[in-house]
Amino acid sequence: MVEGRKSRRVESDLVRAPQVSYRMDDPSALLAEPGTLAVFGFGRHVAGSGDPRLLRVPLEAFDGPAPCELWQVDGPVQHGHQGALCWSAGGDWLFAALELDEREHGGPAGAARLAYAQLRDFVRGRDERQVLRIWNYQAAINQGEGDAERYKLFCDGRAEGCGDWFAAGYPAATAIGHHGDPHLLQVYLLASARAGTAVENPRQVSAWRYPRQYGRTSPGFARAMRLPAEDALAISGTAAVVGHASAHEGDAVAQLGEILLNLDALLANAGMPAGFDTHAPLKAYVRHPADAARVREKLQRRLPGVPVLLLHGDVCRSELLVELDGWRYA
Ligand code: 3EB
Repeated sequence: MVEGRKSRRVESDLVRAPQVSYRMDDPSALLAEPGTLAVFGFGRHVAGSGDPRLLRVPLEAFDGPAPCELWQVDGPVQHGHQGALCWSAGGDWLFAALELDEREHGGPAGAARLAYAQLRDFVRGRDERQVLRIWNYQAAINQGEGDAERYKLFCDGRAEGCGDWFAAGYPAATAIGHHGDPHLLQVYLLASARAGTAVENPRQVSAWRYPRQYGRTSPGFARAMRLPAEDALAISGTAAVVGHASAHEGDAVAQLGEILLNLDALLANAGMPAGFDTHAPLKAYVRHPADAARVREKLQRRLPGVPVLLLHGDVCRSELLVELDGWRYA
């Protein structure tokens, strides 16, 4: 038995992380490149395509025309549809995406429940069943009061749809409000045949331990995920949350400063090199268009040369005005 364990793949056999980049090319050109696992177009001007690897993300970029986001892996890529779910797989990696109309599934909680149940059932049948990173984009995320706020209903449904899916540990995640089709819930994920290592942030209470004031169902996500070969860190949506509290209410620039402190602490805790470089694509979600220029200016000053896509999106707590997520390669 010990022999059997020893003969398992060693670290050098682990496939390298998907290479994530922003590219100004046409989606069709990117889909034709070898190893393309997924292509993301941002905003309403992106043309549809029958290819399940192309996803139109309902977030507008402030700096038009927006680039596409490209995920590339080593080796051949297969792809397909299963019901409403779109997927692609190659080199130990799996991309899966689902878009649901909330009206057809009993509103925000029902849609989230179904989205997660369908993704869970699909992923469980694959070799690549270790979910490392999930993105959630919901319309009007802060609409509704108290426990009836749409984000909180999403959290309820997500937890129900997951069941015991993440009992062994949560993936990294983002949940942001979009301004596209008001009924659209979009969820997509990256999974692998190999497990990653979840990373928490010493400056922040783990999300699943948030106190009751933030909702009935605590959001289930890790602050970041080290990919199996330890060559990249997938960074969750990071806002100006310190402890469990929102900092710098009403001040997007001060919130961004707090986010950069949170990211420094996260990288240190993950054992990653400090700072970001030209290979570390980030996204900045900004609630108020009037804040976009100041956020852009501060990012250019504090993270010079780092590719940042500035998107119009709402953070899931109404007092939070900006959030960052993305990748850090070792
Ligand atoms: C926070 O720190 C900000 O519900 O999946 C960030 C990342 C946030 C993911 C989620 C929520 C989620 O609590 C909000």
